Parts: sequence; structure tokens; C-alpha cells
Amino acid sequence: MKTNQFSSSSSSSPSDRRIGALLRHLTAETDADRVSSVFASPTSGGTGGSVFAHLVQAPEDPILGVTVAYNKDPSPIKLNLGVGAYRTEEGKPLVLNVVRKAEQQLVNDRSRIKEYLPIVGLGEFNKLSAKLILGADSPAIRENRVTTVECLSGTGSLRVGGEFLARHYHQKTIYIPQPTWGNHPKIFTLAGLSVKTYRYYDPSTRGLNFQGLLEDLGAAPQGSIVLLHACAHNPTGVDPTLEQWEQIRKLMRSKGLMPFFDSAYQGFASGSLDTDAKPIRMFVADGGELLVAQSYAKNMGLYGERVGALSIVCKAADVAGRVESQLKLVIRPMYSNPPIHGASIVAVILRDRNLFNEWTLELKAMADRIISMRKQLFEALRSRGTPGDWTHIIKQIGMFTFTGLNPAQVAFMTKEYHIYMTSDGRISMAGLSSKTVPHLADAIHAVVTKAV
Ligand code: PLA
Repeated sequence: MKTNQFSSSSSSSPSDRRIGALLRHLTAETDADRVSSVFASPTSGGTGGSVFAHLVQAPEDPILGVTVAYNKDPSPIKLNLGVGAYRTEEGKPLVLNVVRKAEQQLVNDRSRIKEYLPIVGLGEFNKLSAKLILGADSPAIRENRVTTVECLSGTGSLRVGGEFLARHYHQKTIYIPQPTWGNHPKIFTLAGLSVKTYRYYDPSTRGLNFQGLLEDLGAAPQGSIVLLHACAHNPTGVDPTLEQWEQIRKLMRSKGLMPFFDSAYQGFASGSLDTDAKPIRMFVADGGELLVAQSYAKNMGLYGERVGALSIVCKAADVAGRVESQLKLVIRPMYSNPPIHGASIVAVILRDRNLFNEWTLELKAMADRIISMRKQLFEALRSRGTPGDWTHIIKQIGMFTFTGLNPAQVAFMTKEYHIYMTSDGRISMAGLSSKTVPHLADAIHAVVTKAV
């Protein structure tokens, strides 16, 4: 401990000691002084005002706040199409059968303990997660050039990856699509990166602005980081075709742009885990480096277990080892080490061929139900003669439809029909059911014919 220059240490001179004693005398407090200064201190009890009194009420989160408002609504016909959370035809949250089986296995195993995991999480989970996203025959895995760390779902994986890049990558700018998931800019800014956007969605076609995307990435400074949605783009439901992905890959590699994939919906776009991972695997196949954040929230329905992984594909095994050592320095002061339960569920399912196959069937059933909701909603609007071209409802991919409804129209639907959705007009198709489609179609019909 550093000592005050006037404190009486054995090495100080007699004059220093005298000055020290004088200082202590002049600043001496009585017990009564100490008690009264405790009460005068702003953090103590008593009559003083709160040190937080100046705080303004923060707004609710644009996505999770929709659920807060929904929960407060007493209406029996209310419908939550805000957050991207899968619901059954009965409108109930779903725990997958394979997840129940895996949990039962875990509970029955009396040898299981609750010790801390390593900083990088559950080793088997990490290996299996890399295989799931990169492919079992991935050259990068074979050559040991991938490091995977368990993180707190997709969000945590993005945050850890972002902070790692901010500390160790030469370019600090990340380009995110316009629009994108609303949490992206916040995550990356707080991780220490500077956030810019690239054109992605064209409202006039309700499709991809591919030319704008190529122009913006082409104009990005050499080496910039680029956030790419692996599949089922949120909120637009618009994905590049494989041919377009190939062009994006070529352009990015020619400019040394660093791909950072966000894979929050693997299996939810096409119903196939491998098909949905193709864009990532194209980038791995060229031997270049990249990051990928994986989430098991949606595809295994493990939302609240917070289970995900960050993989960094490197050019060589020794680099991957050093990258991992640095990831540990990012994670340790953030949350020390990740939780054990969710990762164990995933590991049980991924390691067992039968459970894995069962999972793919359940996943496909969820994806198919969402696709059937698209068809039903489209048909319902057509049968009502609702003005406008609604084909984007069946063309868009994944959990969401980006309806094109504006904030005023959304507000009307919430007020008059108790339908809750984000103000950008995004609806979670996974929250719909055959029973609720007519109600939603009535609301959309009313709002577009009413000229809100
Ligand atoms: N990336 C994208 C593109 C997402 O849409 C989401 C979740 C995540 C990452 C993070 O998910 P995780 O941390 O739970 O794994 N988006 C949701 C939920 C489904 C949310 O906003 O938190 C959404 O409604 O947009």
C-alpha cells in the first residue's frame, strides 16, 4: 500500500513525523463528528434527498417493452406479435420434447455437479456448437483453427466478440445493415467499436437493396468489420440469395473486410440447419478469417437459459490458441464464466444421434408452422380485398414479417385491436396461430382502408 508522505513509517525523519502528528491533530475528528458526518453523507438514511433523484425515467426497450405493455392490457383478445418468441397453435410457449428429455437425463445423472465452468464454458458444448454452424467436415475445425467460447446467448456472444475486436483488431468500425436488430448498435458501441450502417433494405420493393449494399461495402475502409445476419434477417425477413452471398464474399475478401456473422435463427429460415448455415460456410471455405455468434434461444427454444457461442475462425491453430487466451481476458471481468445448465442441455442433444434427429424434426415443425402462418395471413388479406401488394408476407423469410405499416398504423392496431408489435411494423409470425390470423387481418384491413 502507498503511504502518505507524512505518515509515521520507520523510515521517515523526525521532522516528517512531527508534521505528520500535527496534520493528524488538525484533522482529528471526534466520535460525534464521525456520527454526524455519516448522517450528512448522501448515501446514508435520514432526511436528505436521493443521490439518484436527478434520474429521468428511461424509455422501455423498443422490443421487450412491447411485452411489458402487452402484459398490462386486460383485454381477452390481446395478441403479442412483438418479441420473436415461438408460440404453439394454442398460443402457448413451447418447450421442445428433446429439451425435456435432455433435462430428464441431466437430472437423473447423480454424478453431475454444480462447480464453476472454465472461463470459456463447457468444452463439449463448444466443440459441438462449432460443428453445428461450420459443418462436421469443416476444414477449419479439422485444422484446429477455430476457437469457440460459450457465451450468454446471441447477445453475449456479440458483445464478447465486439469487445475482443475493439481490443485487438486494427479496425474499430463495424458496419451493420440498415435496418437491423435494434440491439446491434448498442452492443457494439458499448463494446468499444464505432458503428456505421450499410444499405440493406429497399422499402419500395420490400426486398434487398443489393446495389446499395455492394456500393456501401465497396466504399468501406479497408479491413472494416461487417455484421452479417447469417439467415432470416431481423427485422426485414429479406436474405441475399446464394449467388448474392457469393458476390458479397468476393467483395469483402478483396477489401479485407472482416465478417462477423450473427446466427440467431439457424434452422428457422429454411427448416434445415445446414441450408441456413451455407453463407457462413462459404466464407470459411475460402480459408479467410471470421467471427460468428450463435444463439440457441430460438432454434432450441432455450430463450431464458441464455445459451450461445462465439466462434472465431483463424488462419492457423497457434493463432486460434492465442485468440482464445485473449477472449478469456474479455470474459473473466465481465461475468467470470458462463452458466452450466443450458449448455449441458445443448450438449446432450447434439452428441446423441437420436436426440439430434428428433430436434431437427421439431425445428422443422416450428419453421413449417411459421410458413403456414404466412400463407394464412396472406390469404386472409386477399379474401378481404385489403388494398396493397401483400406478397412480401409469403416471400419474406424466418420469424418476422416487415409489414410496411408505419408507427401511427401500429399505434392504431394496438389501441383498437389490442395487437402488440414493434413500431417499425415488424410482426413475429411465430406468435400467430390459425385462430388469431383473422383478428390480425381485420386490423390490417381496417388500418390500411382507414388512412391513419
Ligand atoms: N441477433 C438477432 C438478429 C436477434 O434477432 C436476436 C434476438 C439476438 C441476436 C439475440 O438473441 P439472444 O440473446 O436471446 O440469443 N431478437 C429477438 C429478441 C428475438 C430480442 O430482441 O431480444 C427479437 O424479438 O428481435
